[in-house]
Amino acid sequence: MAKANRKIMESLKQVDLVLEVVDCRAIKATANPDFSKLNKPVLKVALKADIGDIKNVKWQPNLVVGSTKNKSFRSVLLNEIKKILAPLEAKKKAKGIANPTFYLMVVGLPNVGKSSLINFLANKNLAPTGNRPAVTKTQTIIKISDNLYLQDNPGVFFKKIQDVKEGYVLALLNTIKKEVLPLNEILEYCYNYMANHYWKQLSAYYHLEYALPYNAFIKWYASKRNFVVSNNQPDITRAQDALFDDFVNGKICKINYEN
Ligand SMILES: Nc1nc2c(ncn2[C@@H]2O[C@H](COP(=O)(O)OP(=O)(O)OP(=O)(O)O)[C@@H](O)[C@H]2O)c(=O)[nH]1
Ligand SMILES: [Mg+2]
Repeated sequence: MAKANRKIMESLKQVDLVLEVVDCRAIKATANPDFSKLNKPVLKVALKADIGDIKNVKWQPNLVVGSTKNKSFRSVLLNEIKKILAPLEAKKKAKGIANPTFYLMVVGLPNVGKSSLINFLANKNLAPTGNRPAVTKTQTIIKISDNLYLQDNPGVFFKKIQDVKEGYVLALLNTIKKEVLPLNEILEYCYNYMANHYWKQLSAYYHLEYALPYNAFIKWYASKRNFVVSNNQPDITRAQDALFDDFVNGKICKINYEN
């Protein structure tokens, strides 16, 4: 993990701008503070705004929030990139380089949308994507305009999980494998978080009249969905998998895990 991260830091020395992809549903948990220590401009691109509750996202410099599902976000992003590169472009032109070229590198945690962003910027399906961690395995350089080149980064960075809560959130974003933590703990965390912050949406989705404790809820959910084992007992394992699917795929509502 440390070796992979060092390799990324090394590659970043060659680029003019770092595009750090984060998830708008948990910008803090998916960001890497070490990138800001680089002597390079870093543009944080918070993706998945189509499934994120972004009304409470705190504005910060060099942060753009959007979605690769929204075509108009491309020009917003390219404008932001141009704005950040403008001083460097002026410097290069002053040195006599008439048409300077710039190299960008996309970095981020597994599954945050790095390859989707590259395809989005390139307007082509060049880099493979998938809703599971570590899809990209090889490194390529992609031209996105006359003077802009992007590197698709397979050296996905990893981070030390600060606390167990952050681990639950990263699992709910599909950034770490859910098997790393006990599934019932991830689900209990998410259920309680939603009951506290998104009760209206949670209760409407499951037709709940009042908040059940998680242990009662999962049994009720199993029977509601007809997940039963022998003796008509609730099939908790199946219910947990289905509930995880509801949570991870944003079926209930747009969410922000850092409210
Ligand atoms: N809803 C939504 N899904 C997105 C967005 N951007 C990417 N995704 C999805 O997120 C999943 C991961 O996308 P990838 O582009 O493969 O992510 P990655 O960071 O390259 O992943 P690795 O290569 O595995 O590290 C895919 O299912 C994408 O379709 C977005 O803006 N909104
Ligand atoms: Mg990828």
